Amino acid sequence: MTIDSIAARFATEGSPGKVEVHSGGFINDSYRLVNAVKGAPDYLLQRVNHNVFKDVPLLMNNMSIVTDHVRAKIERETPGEVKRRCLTIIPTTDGQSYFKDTEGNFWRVLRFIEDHLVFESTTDPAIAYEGAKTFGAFTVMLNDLPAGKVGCVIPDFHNMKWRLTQLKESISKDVADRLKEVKKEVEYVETRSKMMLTIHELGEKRAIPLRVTHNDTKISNVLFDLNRKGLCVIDLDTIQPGYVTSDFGDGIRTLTNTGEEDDPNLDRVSMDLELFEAFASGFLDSSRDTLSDTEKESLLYAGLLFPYMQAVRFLIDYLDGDTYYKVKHPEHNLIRARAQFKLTQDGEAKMKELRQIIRKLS
Ligand code: GN1
Ligand code: MG
Repeated sequence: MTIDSIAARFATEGSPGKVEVHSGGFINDSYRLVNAVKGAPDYLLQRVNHNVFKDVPLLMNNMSIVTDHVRAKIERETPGEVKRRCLTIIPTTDGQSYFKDTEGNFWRVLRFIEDHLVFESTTDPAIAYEGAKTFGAFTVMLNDLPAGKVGCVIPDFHNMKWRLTQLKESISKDVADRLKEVKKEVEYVETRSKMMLTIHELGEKRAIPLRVTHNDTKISNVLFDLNRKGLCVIDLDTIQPGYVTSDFGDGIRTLTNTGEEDDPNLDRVSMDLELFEAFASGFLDSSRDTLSDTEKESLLYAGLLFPYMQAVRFLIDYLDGDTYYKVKHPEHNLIRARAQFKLTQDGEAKMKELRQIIRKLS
């Protein structure tokens, strides 16, 4: 089917005829539908990758529940801004949240949010603060939406215990014959596993609550307005039940790294304390009164857990022969794993400072 004929299945306003490829995001394909009618909005047409997301109807149902919930809150607080502060799903002409084409692809349409800025990465503490504040506010808006209302899109996604079990399996199979190259990394994983299961155990004991969490809190998943103020959280595909530590931890992992996620030069990889403080400060400024004391204490461990978990995930994929992440060369997953271990170790070395920051801000 052509993009035009797919777009025609949705209940859009005006005449959104012109199609432009929209960059951003490696998982889904996105197109901007430019409206020919003045005053009518543009739209974002997306093909949802059903190889990564096995249950797109469940994902879209989560997205509808969450956007309805958030919209109701924004409508009460800042009525004029609903369309900019919350994603709007445009239904199909027969009232569905997605359209499945004849080839089995899943499509959705969102209202395009005009006049926004996106930061792929940043070293500016003011942007880190604003982005984190927007994620924290999202957590707060979802505080009264019971976790059981949304479905699990990727089972055990951020379950450290499960990731360690997976690693054991990959080690014992060693299908790609690479175990001999990663002895040091495997040893490191073992020496830290007890500490890294802290959050999992708090969850098991229900000492921290299951919430509806975003699970992909990189800075590029916040839209900013032209004054560089946080506007809207986007990319709701991985919304599912989780702990607040996921949204804090992955934000810290992606934002504070002075190197690249796959930096081959480990000297460049470290946890930037100023960015850590900016992110923690923004996140807590919006969520301080909502999070429990135990949740706030757990944020410290989240900052170490997420680089570690990501390292373990890359290591697993390396041992498995690169079946999950796209790689540019055979050593890519190993290099990524090493960079994430380095970030973890640097975080460990700065534990005292990180603890002080979290305490001060809690
Ligand atoms: C994947 O594709 P992207 O960058 O949004 C992964 C995340 C990892 C990240 C590491 C569904 O996310 O969990 O943290 O790569 N998403 C999924 O770069 O596995
Ligand atoms: Mg994503």
